[in-house]
Amino acid sequence: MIDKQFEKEEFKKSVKENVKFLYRKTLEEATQEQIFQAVSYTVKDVIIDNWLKSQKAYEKQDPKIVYYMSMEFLMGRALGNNLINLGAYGEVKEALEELGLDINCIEDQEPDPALGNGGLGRLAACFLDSLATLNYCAYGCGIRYRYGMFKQEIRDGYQVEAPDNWLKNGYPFELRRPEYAKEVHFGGYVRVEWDPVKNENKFIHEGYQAVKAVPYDMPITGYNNDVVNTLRIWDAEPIVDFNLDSFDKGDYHNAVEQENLARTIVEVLYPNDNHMAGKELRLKQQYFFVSASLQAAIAKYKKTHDDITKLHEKVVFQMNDTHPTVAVAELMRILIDEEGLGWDQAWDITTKCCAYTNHTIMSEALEKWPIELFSRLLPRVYQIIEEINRRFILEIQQKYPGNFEKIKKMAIIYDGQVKMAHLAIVAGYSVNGVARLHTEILKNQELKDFYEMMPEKFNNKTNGITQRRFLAHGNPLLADWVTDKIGPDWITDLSQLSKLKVYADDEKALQEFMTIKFKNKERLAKYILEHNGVEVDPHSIFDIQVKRLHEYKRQLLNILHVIYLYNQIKAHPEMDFYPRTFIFGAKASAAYARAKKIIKLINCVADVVNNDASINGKLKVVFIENYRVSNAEIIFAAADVSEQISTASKEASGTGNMKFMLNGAPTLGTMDGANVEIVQEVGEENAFIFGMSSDQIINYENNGGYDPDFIYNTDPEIRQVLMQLINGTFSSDTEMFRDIYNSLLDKRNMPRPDQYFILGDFRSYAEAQKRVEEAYKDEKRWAKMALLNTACSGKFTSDRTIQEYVDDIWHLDKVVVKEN
Ligand code: GLS
Repeated sequence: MIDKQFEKEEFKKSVKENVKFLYRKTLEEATQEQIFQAVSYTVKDVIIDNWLKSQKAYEKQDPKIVYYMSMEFLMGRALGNNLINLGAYGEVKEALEELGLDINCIEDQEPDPALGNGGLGRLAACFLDSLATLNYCAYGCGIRYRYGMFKQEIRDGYQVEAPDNWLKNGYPFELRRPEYAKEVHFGGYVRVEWDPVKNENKFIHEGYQAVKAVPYDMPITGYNNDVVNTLRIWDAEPIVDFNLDSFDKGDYHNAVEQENLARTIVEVLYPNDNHMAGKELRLKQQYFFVSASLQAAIAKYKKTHDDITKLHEKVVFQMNDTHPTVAVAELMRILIDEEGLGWDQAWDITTKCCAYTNHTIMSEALEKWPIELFSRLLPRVYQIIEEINRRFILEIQQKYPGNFEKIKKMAIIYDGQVKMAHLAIVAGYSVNGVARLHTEILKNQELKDFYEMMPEKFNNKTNGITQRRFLAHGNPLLADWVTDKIGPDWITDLSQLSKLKVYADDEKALQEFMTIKFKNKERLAKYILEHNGVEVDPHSIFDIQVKRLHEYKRQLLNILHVIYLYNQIKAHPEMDFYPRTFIFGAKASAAYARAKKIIKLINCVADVVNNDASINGKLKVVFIENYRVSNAEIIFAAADVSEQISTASKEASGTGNMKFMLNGAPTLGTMDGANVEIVQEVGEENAFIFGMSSDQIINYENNGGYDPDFIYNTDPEIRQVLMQLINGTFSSDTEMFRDIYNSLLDKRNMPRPDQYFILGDFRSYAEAQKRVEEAYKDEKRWAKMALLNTACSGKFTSDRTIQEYVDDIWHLDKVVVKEN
């Protein structure tokens, strides 16, 4: 059923009117960008009606609300996704065609709201989509960064970062809500005052700088259920219109500083994935959005409930990694200082309201703040953390009398630092990892002591992705084919895909499946030609690794193997070799020098390989510039091979792996993260698994014994590849890649040379790649593998993940918005 608003004539009229009102132009005169705005406003109009309707339903039904607290929401473009979820994509496409417009071009005008780095932020976005689709009341709480993830340009093979001014033309899918503004306080001191009535100390925060947090709401539409939830992201404004009397009092400095604080606090997203920069501004960002979000949540609760001690019955705060963990102490502060509760009562509520998700074991990602910085910036919150820590240490001592090792390892404050993960575990009632293997590693390695002390808190929630964006929107050809075969129910029940298994030996179906893949490869080839100026052959194997650039993800292993293949082809021109296109896409954190060098290496190898006529185009290497959600959709749809080659134990889950699988690309990967579960679903015969296990890796890490030098000395082909890094093969500057070479071999590297076991896994990887080639040559076998990957991907929907969170952690109520 299509809403009246999406009735074609009605829709066209509205678009024309919006162009007129917004720009005083006719459709013919308007730019594509202006038309995008006009179309978006028309769509937003429909959404707002459902938004109001959802609000009404929530007020009436009073469901428990989950607040998903996250520094990152990597939303990607909203227009197309909203149309999919409103069930109006087809109608709108036709209506636009009748106006002489191409929906793809209109969609392309939208900036990618890139308020996140990678998997962690994109997961948050998928979760919001699933929560709305499954009829749960949820708020995403985050920051409205003025500049999102930087735009990556490749110049002379190097990554160059350009600011992402996504708000430049105004963003149509947001709504400023000044009436819900909150004040957030930084710095100052705490004055203690005796309260003779209550017979206890009162803590008064004074001399602080204040910032006004102003929320902007973005609608999150559920699929075909009229539900519209809210992503609430906070902007910072100077407090001037609250109390600009500083000038009168001559406190000029303070007024200017407050103004500065407001300007800088939400200015930019830190572009680090899996890495903590430790900057003061980052802690300010964290407290800023956490405090504002909690204040708003409690104010909302109090509007319709008068007993704050029952907060946990209606509210749960899910902390997306340690980034928002200061929420624990801020909630305590609000309950004690503002609501007047005693410590025990406040603690009881807090520990029933807060839950924590761990997203990584990478030690450099674990957040630790120097006491000096923390207590200076958030004096009252720090006091509360000290008290939480004091009480927790007593508990440790009770449980393990005389065992000071335990205190050393588990204390929240230790060695001059505040350890945010420890705070989250102690105060959260649930601690979850994001894939089965990851959760096991948390329990048995990284968080072993905590698991032993409080095993009941630990649980696993394997990540998932939304099929609405990554199949329905991103791969319309395959989506239509699937619907044709098994009906449309997969859109909200991805387990239905298993019905496709009956086509695994059906030649016609396999042919159709591969024809769609080919068309998607043509679409990507066109994109690559337009954006990279490189011609690639859609008949070749599209072997793709797209994700953040990090040494543990081992893009280096991939490109070293490309060099190895290149050497092989050069040495044996007669060799039977199926043409391959190796496609990379990755942003490196702006300060991560080695990661940026790896990008340069990939581009230098591409230069040599792509321009070597002697290899007859058998190998191509492409680095896609500015990998982001919008081009990701095109890339997943076109992949033959999904590269998931992290060092086992390092990738907590991965979610790109799931997007490739859904789109029918077999995994070439290690037994890491969710790859383990992917293989379990699809069968080992439909994946290409290689490399050391996480146990082997952890064993080497704990006990030593790994010797890349030995491999270098005994394997001449590997040695040749490594020598080519420093002998001018890929750069006339022989020092260009010295650091990469040294990272693999130099004994001075801490904690060891080749930290991520690239040489150790090289042969096994090359052999797996050989198996890929053999499998691909057998067209029927490959088609079957590809189709089975799609058919077996049902588990990896974020709908399943969210339902597990609801059943085991959040206990939310379903809400009905759409009347039948
Ligand atoms: C991450 C992990 O590195 C990914 O493996 C995981 O899939 C993702 C979502 O759980 O979280 N952690 C992180 O800091 N960035 C990520 O992408």
